[in-house]
Amino acid sequence: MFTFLKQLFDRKEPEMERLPFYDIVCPYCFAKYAPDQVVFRATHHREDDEDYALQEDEMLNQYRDKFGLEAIEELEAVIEPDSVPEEYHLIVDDVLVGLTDRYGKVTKRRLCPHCHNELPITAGKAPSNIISIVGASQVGKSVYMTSLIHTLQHSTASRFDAACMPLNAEISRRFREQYEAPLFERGQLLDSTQKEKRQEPYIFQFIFKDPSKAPLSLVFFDVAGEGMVDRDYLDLYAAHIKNSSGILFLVDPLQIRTIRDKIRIHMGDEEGEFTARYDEPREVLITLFENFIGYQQQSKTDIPTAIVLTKSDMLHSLKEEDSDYIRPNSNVFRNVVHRQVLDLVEFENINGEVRRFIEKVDRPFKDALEVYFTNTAYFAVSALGSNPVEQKVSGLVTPIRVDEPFIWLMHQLQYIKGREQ
Ligand SMILES: Nc1nc2c(ncn2[C@@H]2O[C@H](COP(=O)(O)OP(=O)(O)O)[C@@H](O)[C@H]2O)c(=O)[nH]1
Ligand SMILES: [Mg+2]
Ligand SMILES: [Zn+2]
Repeated sequence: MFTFLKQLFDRKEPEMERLPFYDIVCPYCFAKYAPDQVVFRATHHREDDEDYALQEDEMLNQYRDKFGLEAIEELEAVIEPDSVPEEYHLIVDDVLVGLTDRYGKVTKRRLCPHCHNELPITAGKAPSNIISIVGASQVGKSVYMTSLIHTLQHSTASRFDAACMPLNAEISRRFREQYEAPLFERGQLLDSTQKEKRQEPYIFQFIFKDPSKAPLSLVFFDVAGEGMVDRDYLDLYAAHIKNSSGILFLVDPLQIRTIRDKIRIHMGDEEGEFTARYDEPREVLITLFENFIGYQQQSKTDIPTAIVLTKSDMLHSLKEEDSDYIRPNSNVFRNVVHRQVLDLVEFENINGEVRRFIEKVDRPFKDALEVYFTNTAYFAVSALGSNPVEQKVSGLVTPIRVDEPFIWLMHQLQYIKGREQ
């Protein structure tokens, strides 16, 4: 009887239902607004009409300046929908998608009213689900983002009957040249100049082949580490976190003092880089919370948050039979492949093991997490598969469990189902 009821229940597990329209979260500046708030870029210009002359777009240039991108001198005019009679508004499925201007020219180039970047065609028609990656400097954010996107594109997407695509050619080129090719073709980690450079958000879309399923927008904002001082940039980052639908909170095991001390004993002189100063995970969490999440009305956030232990390959030197910490047969060392659904058995195994591990090695951090987040799950990943030596990976990059936190978030956001086997 119980199994029967459970099957019935399982089958009814909700899947993403499509609404006529959705609030837009701009993937560039992360402002949130209704779809009728957009503005448009004219598709032509005229010398005899000041309104339609080529002109500087100050708002767009201000945005570009935040990322050290050069200003664009002249662009076609921005048209406010209010300046065009309603009968010339083009509305498809309740969403304003175009205007016919006073010269009879149609524009479908929708811009964000807050930064004037061109919006993705799905904006307003599908949920703008932004997933953000946060964590202290050096925790492994850039490397994880690279390994995750590469894995999503090359294997995860096809296992979920989807494709993972960059929003446009420019993002595609930038990701390939600056992140993917160096790491996956040359085994080379980012050089430090690149680490400090501010990067415009990387926008990808996870598109299901079944057209009745809404696409998922993925925005990775690779935060420049030490450069995070200027107010504008911090505000942008705050909006990014606040308006995201899922959070990947990265924790470096070497940030945790107990672990650091143990690994140091095991590795002796080979400790290499990690005598450097580290922020404790709890401090990172408190900073994050005070600055961003604290602005929300309630004191807790229910944004689903994956607590992701990075560099799990480093834990090999800790493993011992009967250890209270990590055993040789630990789930963290074994790659797991999820197909079509979130495998709930594998998920509970890793979630339980890492949760207990964190509780053991850093109780204050675990307690702090529980104070701030109501919906968490624990994961362990290795973006590289091995510890790099002098900024180079020896042999192939072999990611371990990198897509699992993302798959859990898809499940939380009701894009996919879970299955107990
Ligand atoms: N052993 C190991 N080291 C890693 C891994 N991912 C990143 N690292 C190391 O962590 C350093 C910082 O990574 P990075 O992604 O630049 O950190 P960010 O400052 O958070 O963006 C890298 O230079 C690597 O040395 C991993 O999967 N395994
Ligand atoms: Mg980085
Ligand atoms: Zn914007």
